[in-house]
Amino acid sequence: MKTQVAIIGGGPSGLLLSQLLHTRGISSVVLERKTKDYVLGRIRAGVLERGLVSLMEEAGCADRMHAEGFIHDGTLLSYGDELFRVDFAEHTGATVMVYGQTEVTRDLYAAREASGGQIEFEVENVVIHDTKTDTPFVTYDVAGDARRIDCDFIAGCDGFHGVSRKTLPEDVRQEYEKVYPFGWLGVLSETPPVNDELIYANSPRGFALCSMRNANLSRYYIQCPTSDRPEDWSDDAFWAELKRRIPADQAAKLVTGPSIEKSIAPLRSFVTEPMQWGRLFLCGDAAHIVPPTGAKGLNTAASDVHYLYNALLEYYETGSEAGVNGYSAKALKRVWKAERFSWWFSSLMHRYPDQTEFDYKIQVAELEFLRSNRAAQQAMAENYVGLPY
Ligand code: RFL
Ligand code: PHB
Repeated sequence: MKTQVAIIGGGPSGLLLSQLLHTRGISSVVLERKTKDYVLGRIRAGVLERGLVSLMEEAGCADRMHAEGFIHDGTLLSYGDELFRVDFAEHTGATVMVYGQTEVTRDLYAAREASGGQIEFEVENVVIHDTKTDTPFVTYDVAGDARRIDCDFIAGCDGFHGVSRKTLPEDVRQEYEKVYPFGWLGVLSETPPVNDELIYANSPRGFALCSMRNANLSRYYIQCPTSDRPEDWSDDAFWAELKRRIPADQAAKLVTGPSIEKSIAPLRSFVTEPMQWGRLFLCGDAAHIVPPTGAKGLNTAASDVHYLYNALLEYYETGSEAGVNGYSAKALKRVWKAERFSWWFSSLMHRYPDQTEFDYKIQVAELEFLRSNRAAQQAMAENYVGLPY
């Protein structure tokens, strides 16, 4: 088989890139290790930056998002029973869209299928070849059948556990990592959200987040030890702990119900450099991970896709390789800013096992500063709605 861009990974990065390329007449084939149902069963991010909203529009996949998503022009932060708001619209003139990653992915699959996009599911043994030449190719198996795709470029959109990053030789690849000593226990429930905006809570018992998917679907998280397993937490224990971590007036109006999904995600900051090796380009979680505080994971994947899409367009429309050659340097500049923000927000909001009273007082002082200082609120708002591409 032959295509212009072989895309490894049918998560949001791979699908968005494939659909954007399609709108400009550039062919691609997506290779996905799992089934479509499996990919759509993963409950992940919920907040879309304006940049990702624009990319969905450009990809022709924004109708349902605009009809069903919720525009948020601020967020709430709490510490103890104190609660304050950071107004995104006032400080930046921009807003974010609350619309789940599952729905983004569903819309992208629908668009690829409607336009006859080629997606191979349940592929195994993907191997990337000859990326330092002009004729790279990918080999893989489907149901025991060995296949090969010849292409101009390869996009490694296969997430943190994929093969693309590991294709970069070890002596070239530099990895930077910070592992946090806690995870997030997340619950999805068919209950109305406790509040119409998100609440990020720093409590003496640990972090909590009140988020949502729609008017009758709530997403809540609490910080937990990394050794915990979802089955250690009954629904009742989860709700009781969440109520202890959010301001009393919010806890009083929290509607609880059976969980329809419960999972624990570890928190990690990770960046690999460079994000390209010849004609192989890494996008999204294949190249970097952020802790979810601030919702930058999916959004940073989207900014990579933006840079790569534009570089490929330049190549196919003008023949210039300047954009593709500069992809890694350009993408990494924004990646590190998202890493910084996610690390800062995580450090501000969580309890660390070795945290002293001094450290807690510093967190509270920083939250009080943020509460009262316009410049600090503006800096947070600019990062939250998404730095410009
Ligand atoms: P994905 O979504 O991991 O998709 C990669 C796809 O590649 C496939 N794959 C392969 N395909 C072919 N061959 C191989 N060898 C392959 N290896 C893997 C996988 O099956 C998968 O379908 O990466 P992508 O597209 O870069 O998208 C990134 C986002 O998914 C990610 O940044 C966010 O979901 C991160 N994240 C969160 N971000 C937020 O902003 N807010 C959140 O609340 C949030 N929660 C989460 C998260 C990530 C999690 N992970 C990765 C464990 C919760 C979890 C549990
Ligand atoms: C979510 O709704 O899943 C969500 C929202 C904001 C975050 C992280 C996760 O910072």
